[in-house]
Amino acid sequence: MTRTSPAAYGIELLRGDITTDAEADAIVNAANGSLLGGGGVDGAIHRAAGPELLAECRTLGGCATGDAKITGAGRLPVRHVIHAVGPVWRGGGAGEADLLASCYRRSIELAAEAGCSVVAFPAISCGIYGYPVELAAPIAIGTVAEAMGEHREVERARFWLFGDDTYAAFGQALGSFRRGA
Ligand code: AR6
Repeated sequence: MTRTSPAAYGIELLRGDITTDAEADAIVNAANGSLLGGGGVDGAIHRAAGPELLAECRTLGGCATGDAKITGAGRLPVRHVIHAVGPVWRGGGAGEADLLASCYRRSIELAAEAGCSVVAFPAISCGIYGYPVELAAPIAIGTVAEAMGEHREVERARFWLFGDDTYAAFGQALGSFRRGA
């Protein structure tokens, strides 16, 4: 079957807690460059996964902004955690859009290499890192759809979203993407 805008149909938007509801092969973590944990979704993922995850992260030597690294998942009910380092929002003139796209692309690449067909994402950079969600959402959706088109092993991307504004922004971005806008 030829699919023209295929990957967008493998994207789902959900509300809730990625650490308990993900139902995925891999969870993407909105990490920082140290990969040693922090607040937000990173803190929640490390709390739920337990010390085994932190121990594995300590062996990785950190991660550059725009890149991602993959580990096991400790006690989380998934196979892998993909630690993606999004950019801190500095007003938009510091390469933030490219860096945000890059960490979503790298996450799909790593998921594909690890044979993951369902990947759960948070809204990377949209919390503590301050990226305006209405600007981040179209980048997240467009990049993930494109990367899934190149890596067909990944069949579904599930965005787990906190809060009405975040959910609405992603809904609008997904609608625009499907309409080809
Ligand atoms: N499930 C789904 N989404 C969540 C959850 C959860 N359990 N918890 C928070 N969010 P953030 P960032 C949402 O701040 O902006 C950490 O300290 C949240 O509402 O987790 O990339 C890291 O170590 C927001 O929409 O990540 C870094 O230092 C989104 O997830 C820094 O924060 C991302 O918010 C990374 O900041």
